[in-house]
Amino acid sequence: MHIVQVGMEYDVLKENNRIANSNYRLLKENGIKTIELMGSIGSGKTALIIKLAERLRNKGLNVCAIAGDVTGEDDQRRMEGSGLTAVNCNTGHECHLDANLVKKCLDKIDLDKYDVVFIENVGNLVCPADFPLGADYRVVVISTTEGDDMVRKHHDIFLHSDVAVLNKMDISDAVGVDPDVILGDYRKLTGGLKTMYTCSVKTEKGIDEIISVLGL
Ligand SMILES: Nc1nc2c(ncn2[C@@H]2O[C@H](COP(=O)(O)OP(=O)(O)OP(=O)(O)O)[C@@H](O)[C@H]2O)c(=O)[nH]1
Ligand SMILES: [Mg+2]
Repeated sequence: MHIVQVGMEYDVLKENNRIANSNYRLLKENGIKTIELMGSIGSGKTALIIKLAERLRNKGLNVCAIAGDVTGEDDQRRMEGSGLTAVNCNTGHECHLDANLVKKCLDKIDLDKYDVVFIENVGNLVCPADFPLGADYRVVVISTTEGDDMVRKHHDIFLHSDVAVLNKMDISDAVGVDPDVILGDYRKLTGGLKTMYTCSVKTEKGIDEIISVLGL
């Protein structure tokens, strides 16, 4: 027998949104700007957070991060190794963070101490779209190494995010990908209203523009 559980899905999303709103209020009460990074596996989310945090620390801002992954502490260790305070957040089986998991991480952070919190979602271009976490900005990061069709294949995540970034511009030629195709698809999807920002975390080209668009 096939059972359709439409009501349950609705309740889960509604409850997530309720907790996301409460996370947002808590962060705002503490004067914190929060940036969530979503995107494909290996697109450079951790690398970008580490680079942005480095720049912000140089400006005198206090920054911390929540490192989301299904299992393991690799990203948290990399962040801590770069001098960025980070809380690990394993989902166990789920392919995305949810607002309740983030709430539990926020409980572990001394919010008085920080100006900016980065949240790295699990590498995935599908599931995170439906689960806002309470951040000011939702950023989606893809990279040239994934081919030129990510925007065409994954409309939702690009439509549910505030800022889109195309990373690994330094190796677009080597992987035979024309960044203009991706940028054109994004323009078409967003009706020309939004720009996809290009960067290379490796060479640091484009990082200043990302800092600027996020108002950091
Ligand atoms: N050439 C090049 N390599 C990069 C760039 N950004 C990140 N990388 C490399 O890409 C690999 C993946 O980067 P991560 O930052 O771990 O990617 P991620 O999105 O956090 O990956 P997951 O957390 O596993 O989803 C690492 O080996 C990085 O050093 C870039 O701009 N250029
Ligand atoms: Mg990562």
